[in-house]
This record gives sequence, C-alpha cells and structure tokens, in this order.
Amino acid sequence: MIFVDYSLLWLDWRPKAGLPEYTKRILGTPATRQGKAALRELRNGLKVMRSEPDTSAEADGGPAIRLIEYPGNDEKVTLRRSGDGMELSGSGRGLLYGAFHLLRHLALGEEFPEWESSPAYPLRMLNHWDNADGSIERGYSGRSFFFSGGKPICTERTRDYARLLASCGLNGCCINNVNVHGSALKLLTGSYRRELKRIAACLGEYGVSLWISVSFSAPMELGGLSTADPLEPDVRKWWEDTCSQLFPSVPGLAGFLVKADSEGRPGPHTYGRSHAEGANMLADAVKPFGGKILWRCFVYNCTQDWRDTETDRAKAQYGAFAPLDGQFRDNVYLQIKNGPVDFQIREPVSPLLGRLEHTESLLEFQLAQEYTGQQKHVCYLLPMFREVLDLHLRQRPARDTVAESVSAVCAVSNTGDAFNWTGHDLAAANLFGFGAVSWDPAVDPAYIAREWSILTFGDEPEVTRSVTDILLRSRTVYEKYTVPLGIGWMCVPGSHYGPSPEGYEYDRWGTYHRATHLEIGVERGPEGTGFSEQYSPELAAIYGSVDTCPEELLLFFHRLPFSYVMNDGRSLLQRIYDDHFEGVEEAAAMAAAWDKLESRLEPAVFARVRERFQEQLRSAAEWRDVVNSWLYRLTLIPDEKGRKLYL
Ligand code: GCW
Repeated sequence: MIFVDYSLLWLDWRPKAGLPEYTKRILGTPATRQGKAALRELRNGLKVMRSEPDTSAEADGGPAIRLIEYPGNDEKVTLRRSGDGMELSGSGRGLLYGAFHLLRHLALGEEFPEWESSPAYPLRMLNHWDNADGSIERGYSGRSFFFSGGKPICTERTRDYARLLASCGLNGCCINNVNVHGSALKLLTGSYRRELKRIAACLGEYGVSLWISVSFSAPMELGGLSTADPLEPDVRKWWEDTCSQLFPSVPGLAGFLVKADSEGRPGPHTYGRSHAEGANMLADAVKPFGGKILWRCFVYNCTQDWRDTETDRAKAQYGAFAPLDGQFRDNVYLQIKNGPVDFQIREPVSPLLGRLEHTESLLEFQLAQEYTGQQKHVCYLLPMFREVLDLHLRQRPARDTVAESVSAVCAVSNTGDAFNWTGHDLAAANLFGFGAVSWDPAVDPAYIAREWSILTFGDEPEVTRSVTDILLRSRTVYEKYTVPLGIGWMCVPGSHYGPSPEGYEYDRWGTYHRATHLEIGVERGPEGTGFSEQYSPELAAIYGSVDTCPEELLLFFHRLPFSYVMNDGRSLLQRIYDDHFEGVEEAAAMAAAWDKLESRLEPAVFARVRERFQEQLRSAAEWRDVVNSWLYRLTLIPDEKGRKLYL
C-alpha cells in the first residue's frame, strides 16, 4: 500500500448500501490510456462502494456496466440504461468523464438519469502560479506539488491531481507561474525535458493537457540574443527551433501561456510592436505542433501617478485589445480576467468579454482567494462565476451571454501540497465547482454545493444542509464585512489580506477611491472617466447612470456623497456601516453552524475548518472596525444604531 499524505477530496469513495445490481460487473476492454483509466476508476470506486474485493468481468452473469469505446478524441459521453444494466459509450476521454459521472451519482444515491453530454468548452483549464523553487504566488495551500528545488517533479500526487481534475471535467493545466522566474525559464530548454514528459504523460492519461508559461524575452534570457523583437528573424528562428525540439519530445504539451507587457513582464511593446505581433510570432512557432498561445490581457499602467485623475485602470484592457480584434492568428486565445480590474469580491464583467468578434477568447477566474479571504475565510465562488457567465452583454441578438461568447475558460488554481489540497477544506468546493461550471455553465451553485458536500463529507442530511447553507451564504457575507458596493481594494498592500482603506490610495497601482469627508469613489460614467461607455449602448446606459446602476456595483461606477439615498431609504454611509456589522454577525452564525457538526464529522476535518473560522471571525471584526471607524473619522457621522465605532 502506498502511503500518501494528502486526502483524495471528493474521490474518497465510501461504502454505499443498496447499489444497483449492475455495479457488480463491468464489461468492455477499452484500448486507449484514457479508456483504461476509466475502467480502472470504475473498478476501484465500485470495490470501495460495494465493500467487495473486486467487480466481475464475466461476460454472462447478469446486469453489468458495459463500456463501449469509440475511436477519436472528442469528449462526448453517453450513459444509458440497457436492460438491467448501464451502457457507457464515448472516446477514451468520454469514458473517463462518464465513469466519474456514474460514480458520483451512485455515491449520491440518486435515481440515475440517462446522460448524454459534451462540455460547453473544448478547453477548461487551471493556471498554476507555481514557481520553480516550490513557492506559489498567491498560494494559500502550502507549497507547489509541481516544482521542488528549482525543478519540475512528478509524483503519485501528480496523478491523483489529474484524476481530480478529470473527475470534475477539467482538461488542461498550466503548471508554472505566468511571472516566469528563475529556472522555470528553462522549461523551454532540454534541461527538464524528462520531468516535463512524465508530467505530461501523467496528466494525459486523464485527458488533461499540459501547458507552460513562457517569458517573452526567453530568446535573450536563454538564447543569448540581444533582442526579443517579434519581427526580428533571429528571434522568430529561436522560437521555431525551440518549439521544434520541445513539442515532439513532450507529447501532450498543448501550448504556451504568456503574460507580456504586464506588471513589468517583458513583451512586444519594448520593441514598438503590438500584442498581435508578439502573440502571432509565438503562434507561428507552435502551429506546426498543433500548439496554441494563450495571451493574457491583464495589461495596465502599474506605475500610475495617484495624482493623475484622468487615467482609469478599469479602461486599460479594452483600450489595449479591442482595437486589435481580427489581427490575431486563429491559434491565439486572448485570456481575459472576469472583471476589468483584478479579481475583487465584486466587479462588473470585463467589457472586453464578448467584444472580440474575430478573436478567440478565454475567460479567467481566480480560485486562489487572493482578494476573497485567502482560504482562511470561506468564500464559495460559484455564485459569482454564474453571475459573470449569465450576464447578457446586450450586443447580439443570439449567443449574447458571456458564457456563450467565450471560447474557453480557465481559473487560477487554489491548490498546493497541503493535506487537504486547498488550505481551507471548504475551498475545495471552488475547485470542484469550477470544473462543473466549465463543463456546463448553467449548473446550479446550490446543486453543486450539495453534491460536493455529500461526496466530501458523506450523506448525513444535517451535514449536507449546513455545509451547503454555509457555502451559499459565504460570498455575500465576505463582501459585507470587507469592501462595499464594488469599490474594491482597501486591503493591505502586497499581501492583500486584511483591511487598509487607504493602503492603495497614494500608490502606483491605479486603484483609488479618493474618499473625502463628503464623497467616495471614482466616477466612471460618461461624465467621469467614461469607462461605462466601453459596454454595449444598453449596458452603458444602465451602468452609466446612478439611477439604473445595480446597487451592488454602485461604487464601482460612481462617485457618491455619503448622504446618497439607497433604494431602501438608508444613506450610503449607513448602508456601509450596517453591512459591516451584519457581515460579522453572519460570519459568526456560519461558524456556529459549523460547530454544531462536531459529532458528525471526522475530528481532524472538523478541527481544521473550525480553526479557519476562528481566523475568519477575527479578521472579519478587524475589517468591520477598521472600515467603519475610518469612515466615522472621515465623516464624523455616527452609526444611527449607536454601535461602537472607534475615534
Ligand atoms: O492580482 C495580481 C496578483 C499578482 C498576479 C497578477 C496576474 C501572477 O497580485 O500576483 O501575478 O495579478 O494576474 O498576473
């Protein structure tokens, strides 16, 4: 038996009574690696669920699960009843998704509907911000399991990670940080080829493609050239030569992720070239190997003078990329963060989403809870993901939602080498949920929370009810006690954990609220920076006016007096005070609900989450008192309900 020092999360099957007869026998001998993996998963899962030594593979002997493997590499899967048995058909990858789907439903003990499904997007991937030295940028779950001591590593854990990804429907993984430092640069060279090949094989067995982040100036850093100018023949040749050695020797490598001209990273602008010229040069180099380039749009001026009130960071990405639509090769995907600024607890949808008519786009979420509690606070993100995906952009008669307008989805991973993978046990629901929503963007966050809870903690109704309830409330609670109404930031610079209302005010990052004793916020309507005008005319009109702007985004779009009257008659200031007091109380109620589960959960799990809640409550109270007292000191207007504020 192999000893592993990590949990298997939702793949830790449990004995289950009353399974259908057909779960005793599995027929079919898939030929592909993925098909074989599907068979193995079914056998192993059912052995545990049935508490029996093995399933049978005898052809005649009653109902069975029959695997039928089709040639090809598509991801379509069909599960249907056939007599007393179950028939699972698809390519090897299809079988894999079907096997996990079947196991999940058996574990849930639900009446099993027939299932014929294909994922909404051909690419559903995770971005790791893992550094070669084993640290993780914005990592809150321990160290990297892809890198150690400057080198990529492939262990049993890599394989189990691939299983976890496939089991929730994901099929791509970029293993290193978009800020490419140190020896991670050398992933392009022969130095780590063997390790990369092993990782690619391990992921590939579960249908997960391997991606690496590359530095735009690699021809200088690695090749000794004096330039990385994308139009320079030597530079192009360097990339072509590099790719022609790399791709054939790492089967399963799908392409490169690039952060260029962003937060100090090198890029084509240094040479007076456009993003399109930069991305296309790389696209040409990977093209012969079927490779793709994922080019990030997280581009803005990060050396803004805070005195400059003209520049609006929110406008930067649309400004940089919308004019380039149509200039990119067809194997370039523009990777766009869900909001125009940076993964805040509340932002409008990025106006660049859905605006690219002739360019593939990839929507980027962040599971790593950089601004949403760093996996010390519970914050279930699926409701937020659904809000983004469901938004009607109001610019096309059909296929008008964000979900319909993007070609692929990705998320910054929240995993590391912690025993529970995600630091906070409840944060694994975000990983699972992201998989679910990237397969089917219309999944119900409540259904997924419940499903994840049962698979993770067992099917005791009280546990399921409480965990689901905590998850579903968590995002609103976090939002209430931290940053009000879409204004963002107010966190401690650098670490981004804990309150610091003016932490970013006089800094270079373009994230200001410019509060005085009378007003707060940056006006982004037509009279202000004009950011709202980047949306379709209908949305622009909605966001551009205080009267129609959704209340939760009011301070993202508008500068308002503290006396501004909200829909329910409260003043803006009172609403912010109230939210902070309520948020802390609601966090305490979530913690109390968790405490009630003590006798029903494994002691270690219970204790780990309880400890996280203690920190959440401490931090929530800190947020409340700092933000509310800061506002009180600015305005000298007390809380109407006389609650404690600090002078
Ligand atoms: O929000 C910022 C993070 C950086 C990150 C950057 C990005 C990887 O603070 O740590 O760098 O986003 O998305 O590139």
